[in-house]
Amino acid sequence: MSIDHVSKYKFNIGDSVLYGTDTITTQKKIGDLKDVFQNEGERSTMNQESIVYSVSLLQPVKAGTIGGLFIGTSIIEQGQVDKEYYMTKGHFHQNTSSSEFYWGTHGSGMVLMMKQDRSFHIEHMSPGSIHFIPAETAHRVINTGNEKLIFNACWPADAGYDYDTIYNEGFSCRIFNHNGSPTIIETDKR
Ligand code: M6P
Ligand code: ZN
Repeated sequence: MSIDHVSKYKFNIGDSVLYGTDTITTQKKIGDLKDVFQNEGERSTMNQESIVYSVSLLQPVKAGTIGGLFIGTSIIEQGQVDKEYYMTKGHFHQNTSSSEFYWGTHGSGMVLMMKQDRSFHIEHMSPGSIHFIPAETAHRVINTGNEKLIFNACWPADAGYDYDTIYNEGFSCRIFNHNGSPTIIETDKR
């Protein structure tokens, strides 16, 4: 028998941000998000080095491992491209039967979930909210609050990412700051 006195993986109790030597962090800057926001002209003239969101994740098993799990923290900065709030790119899973949990830990925003028939629903995210993303459902998080939005996620190691469908077809709605309030605009195409 052996007892590990220090767990290998950790998160901050305050905002639930993961940390530790095995954490891999990636950043998405304005310059990485071509064609993600509706006003591409505006995005292309903004500071390309400005960070929109970052993801820190733990991969205890190799990507693709059946039965494995990944966990990650995403931090979406407060900001807008024109009037559209900062958000994640969003994706379907490559393995379409994979589902995922998101849960909010700091700030507020919205989780947009869209089925393959493009019908969508939105859940408010705030500290303590848990969001189940079913199979065959694209997901994106939008920071509609007035501070950073932080959420955690847990998903199967063999889920994979399908970004192309969203890149080519977009989500069926976008969320804009209209006179200080988040407003959902349905969009057939991006
Ligand atoms: C969550 C998880 C990650 C994802 C991240 C950012 O942490 O779903 O798998 O990478 O959000 O979302 P996206 O990859 O769509 O930009
Ligand atoms: Zn996912």
